[in-house]
Amino acid sequence: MSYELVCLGNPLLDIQVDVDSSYLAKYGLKENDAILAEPQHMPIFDEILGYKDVKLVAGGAAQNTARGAQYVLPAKSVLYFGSVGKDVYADKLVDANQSVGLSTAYMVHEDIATGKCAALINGVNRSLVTDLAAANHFKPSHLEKPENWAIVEAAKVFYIGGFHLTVSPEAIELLGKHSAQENKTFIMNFSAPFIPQFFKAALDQCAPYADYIVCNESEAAAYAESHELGTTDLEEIAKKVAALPKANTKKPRVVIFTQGTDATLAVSYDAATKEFSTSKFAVHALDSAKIVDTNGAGDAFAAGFTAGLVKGKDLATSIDMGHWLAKLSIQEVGPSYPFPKQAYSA
Ligand code: 26A
Repeated sequence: MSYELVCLGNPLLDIQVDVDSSYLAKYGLKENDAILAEPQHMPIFDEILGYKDVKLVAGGAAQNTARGAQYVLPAKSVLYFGSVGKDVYADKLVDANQSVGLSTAYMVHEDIATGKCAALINGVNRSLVTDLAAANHFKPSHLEKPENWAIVEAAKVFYIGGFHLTVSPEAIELLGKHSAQENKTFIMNFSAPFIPQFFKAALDQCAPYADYIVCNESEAAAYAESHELGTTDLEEIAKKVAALPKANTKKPRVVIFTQGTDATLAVSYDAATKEFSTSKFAVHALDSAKIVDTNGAGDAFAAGFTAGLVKGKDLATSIDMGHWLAKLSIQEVGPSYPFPKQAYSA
């Protein structure tokens, strides 16, 4: 089997509920954030499972992106790697993936539960608290199995969730080295502010392989702070990230910062000419009354964008496809996409 796009991340089931600010305050959570659960957060999962409005939806940031890209692309275009348990949560993930035709090659741990994420929705914000469980046990050896490595070798584009830097930077590097050697396309997402803050060494180890780096404005700010860039100006930050050392010198690096409802910023750097090129792209307007929740909005952007690159579209069109898919996803419950399928038109 061959798939044009291969994604790697942490498969999670989202346990999604609406909460108010007092619930977030009780656990010391920010309104809009994503964190790894500490022992004091563990009661959240059982508490919210008892809520009347609780929804179980497929999550895991890169898995959301993989589903979104497969939603856009022809059948059998996308395969996703990650690690799950053998339980009803994993069954739910498989169901959601099958609904869009996403293929998976999970590493299955029979004795560990599938990971879960408490998606605490408060207005247009979402606070995500994750217990990685089985997702934390992904190993590069899974990629190196002959049947899986054949899939890697046949792929043209790789999408890596930055969240996976907490699990296996070695697996990311393995894919990154292959991508650079073969002059393929490697896309990385910073995923959350805590990644550049607390997983700086792993991020710096893997960033050289990235042809495209995608993140939002708060992740960009966290990067600037942890790397002491000495600026809070987004374009300046994007230029520094774009000009980081690069393993594949055959193509420029492109950095894309989304900014909620503000225009998306793209900066590319050509090391050969030492030239930067900056552009901005407006998002697709949406009446805020139509927003169901923003859980997975960034993943949907990355999905539309990545699908555009897989289809060989130019940067402007690929970013527009990202904006289009994000607009569709925020009108659904959780990181989901509407059915019947909608088609992108410029
Ligand atoms: C390592 N962590 C914290 C995570 C995540 C995560 N996906 C992978 N690793 N924390 C939250 N998510 C997912 O992010 C999506 C929204 O962008 C959630 O499962 C949610 O679907």
